[in-house]
Amino acid sequence: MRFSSICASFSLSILLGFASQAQASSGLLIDPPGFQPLPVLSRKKHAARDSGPGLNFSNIQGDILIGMRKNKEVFFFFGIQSVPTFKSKLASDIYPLITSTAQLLDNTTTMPATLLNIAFSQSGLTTLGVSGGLVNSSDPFATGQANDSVNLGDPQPITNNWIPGFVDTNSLHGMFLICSNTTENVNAELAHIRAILGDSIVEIHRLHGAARPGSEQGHEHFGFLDGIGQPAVDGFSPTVFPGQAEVAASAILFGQTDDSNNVTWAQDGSFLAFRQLKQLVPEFNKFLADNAVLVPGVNTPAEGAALLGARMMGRWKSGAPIALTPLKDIPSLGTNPQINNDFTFLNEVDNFGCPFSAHIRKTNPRADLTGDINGFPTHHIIRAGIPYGPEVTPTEAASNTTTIERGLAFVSYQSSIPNGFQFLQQRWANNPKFFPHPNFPVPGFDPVIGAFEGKPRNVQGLDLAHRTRNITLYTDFVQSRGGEYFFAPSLSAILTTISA
Ligand code: N7H
Repeated sequence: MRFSSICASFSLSILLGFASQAQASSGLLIDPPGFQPLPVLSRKKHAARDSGPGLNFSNIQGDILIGMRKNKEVFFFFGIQSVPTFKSKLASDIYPLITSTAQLLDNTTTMPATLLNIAFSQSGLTTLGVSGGLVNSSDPFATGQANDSVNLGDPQPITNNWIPGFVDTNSLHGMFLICSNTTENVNAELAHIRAILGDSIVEIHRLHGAARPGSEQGHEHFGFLDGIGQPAVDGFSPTVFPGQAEVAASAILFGQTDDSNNVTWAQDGSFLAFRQLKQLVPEFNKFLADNAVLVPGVNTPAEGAALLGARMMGRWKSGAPIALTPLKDIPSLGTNPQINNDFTFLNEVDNFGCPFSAHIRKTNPRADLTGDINGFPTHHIIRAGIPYGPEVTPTEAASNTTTIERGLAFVSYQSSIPNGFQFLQQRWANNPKFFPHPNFPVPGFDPVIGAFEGKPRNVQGLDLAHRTRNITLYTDFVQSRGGEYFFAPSLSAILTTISA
């Protein structure tokens, strides 16, 4: 790993500690059972876990490494109207408000009440005059997500389903991410920022996310615990849990290696893939009930419906991996981070436990590809999304029909969009031939996120009694409302490059 001289001054006082989640109680972050603990980044002296020079946590924006732990969040998408005013206000008034990883996780100070982060699209960087080879011109970050929509399997034309603000990739320049423990705090911070920036920006789109209530906290709208399959990042994660992939920081953060096509100003930044993914929850529940996987003498129809959902996902709603418990949910296997990733798929070659098509096997094939639990080192992402929209209403549940939009505000961080989000969606989830094991050469689409431009999708392995049978899904239970690719720069880059 390399340390730039700009960054070094920020990081000298911040070293990685080993205590567990002291900060998570502040309310800004949630702490559902089953999640891996976050490190405490203490100013007090602790030895770093890896022997490298360490990551510059004062320079890395706070949202990048913490995962799916936000309580309330607003995503505010904007276009820049006046470049000089925007730059000057960014440097003088916004920059001091931006939350670093060190600030968020430093146990020697009070955790900030609100997290503020910022990210820019390629057209935003171009508008601001930030030039110079972050990526090559054919990279999806450079061309924008609307131009990548065919690769992502979105139904065409995208104007039918996409939020209008995401369609025009030239006008969407940036996004603010604001998190707190209450919606009032989030709104107050947004109002503050808008007052600072005035007419220099224009709102393009806004999406409010919130952790689900009560015992559903940490679960997405289908009901599954979400955020436990995250890689441990070298130099950040305090420990590597059994079965957890361990990745170099360079998989997530830009410019961490000497051999990368390095652009110095961009070091410590990360590419952010945003997708507004609508979920048809009542329709999904009806599909599970109608196609329950019944095992005589073992499960009831309701348990059979849950088993089908678990086979689609690769985990039960509790988070328990079906690779460890194929027929019955054992919630304690989901809520214990020592156990909930402790499987490899290496001997799972008969579609009995976790089918090859299951969402978690498609998006993280573990030892399938390489025989090694770390899988393919460059195809890991940190997921940092949050559910949006209200709970399913009794009327929607009774009619098996979605009438109010809800879903996942999907966010992933990676050091390359083509290796990270785009690869997982296009090459794995949308590819019926992945992973081509000789027993099941065409396992079908990922039944959760696999997309085929809205056309019916075949999935193999859901029917336990006939494990080569294809089941055709006529409804996409997850539907794209569009999104954009952004770059979340380091704090030093915001001050010295973006604002300059
Ligand atoms: Fe997925 N879900 O709740 O149904 N995801 N995901 N995802 N996902 C995972 O491991 C879900 C989406 C990954 O390491 C779980 O935390 C939903 C996209 C990856 O074992 C659950 C949506 C992409 C993993 C869900 C959605 C991914 C993962 C299991 C959209 C990338 C880790 C819990 C609405 C292109 C796999 C967990 C591993 C896990 C759900 C989207 C990727 C329950 C609802 C778009 C890498």
